[in-house]
Amino acid sequence: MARFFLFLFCSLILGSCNQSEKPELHIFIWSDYLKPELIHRFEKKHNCRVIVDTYDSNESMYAKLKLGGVAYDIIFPSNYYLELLLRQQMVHRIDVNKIPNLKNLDPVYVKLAGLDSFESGIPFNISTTGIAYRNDKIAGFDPSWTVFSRRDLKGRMTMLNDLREALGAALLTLGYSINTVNENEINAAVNLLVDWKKNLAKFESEQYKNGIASAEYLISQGYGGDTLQVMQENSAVSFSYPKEGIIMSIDYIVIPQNASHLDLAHSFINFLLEPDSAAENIAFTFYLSPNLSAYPLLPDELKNNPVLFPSQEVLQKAEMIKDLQELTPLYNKAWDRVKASSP
Ligand code: N2P
Repeated sequence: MARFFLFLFCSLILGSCNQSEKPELHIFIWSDYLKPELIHRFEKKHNCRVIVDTYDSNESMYAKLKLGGVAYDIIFPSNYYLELLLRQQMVHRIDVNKIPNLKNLDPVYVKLAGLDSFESGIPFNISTTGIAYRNDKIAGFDPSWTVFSRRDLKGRMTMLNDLREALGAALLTLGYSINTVNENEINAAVNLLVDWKKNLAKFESEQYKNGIASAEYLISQGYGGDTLQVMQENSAVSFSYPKEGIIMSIDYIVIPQNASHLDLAHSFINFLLEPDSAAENIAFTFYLSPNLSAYPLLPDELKNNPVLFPSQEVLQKAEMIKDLQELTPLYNKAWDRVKASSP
């Protein structure tokens, strides 16, 4: 009997310390987009576990969300995917009263994706796309998307495995909008991309960072933040914004419709928007959160970084990826043709 009570006592004690009894916040986010220490700090503060899954494109995020295997509490879709999710009633309204740190955000971003408030999504990061290159191997690099037509670099270049990014670069090169719905223009971009593809090692959105660091790749279409991360470790890597124009998007913080930890999700969002957390995350990921209160806290060398804060000249030629609604299949079909073309 005594042994039984001892067993019961031990199980109760151990049970109360059991990790799995802590509430679990499930986050689904772009890879290399959150500083791990921030997550640990939040876990301690709220006595919870944060489980982070990552993705490399809106398309793969959306496909997994549709499968419904995991009930994510927070996701980070780009502006044009947020609009799709809203149309499909897949978004939970954010209670803005629970996020006092919204006051830290640059008001310009409230309207940028055509949203009237922060209730559907809160701007998290501004994403800019350009060209990462090896400055030790490519002498006098002239920043232009046309570099992908260089046969002499065959097998040493990559482009993002992302239809709007890859087709966007081809459209910009031809002088068209990255949001065109003109079929002739889209077809011309497909033909150009099919030609570029012959010179590419692959379409890839994560491993190119290692590839460019090791000089396996010499040129990669890449995100500014991801490339700045590589540049911290490797001075032979540089990043340029091409002269034909650059591709931009804004990734939003969104609570999906079937989220199950709403209070914790709101607390996490508020935590991310604290000036300290936002500054730390910018300095770690090199992606710009539109958090005005965080900017003065950034290390000096970042305050004027031309990749993080593109010049007016670059911004004038920047285009934001837009949701094309019922015309989106034009791009899906175009991408299928690029993917199916022989290398
Ligand atoms: C980070 C991906 C950048 C965000 N690996 C693209 N919107």
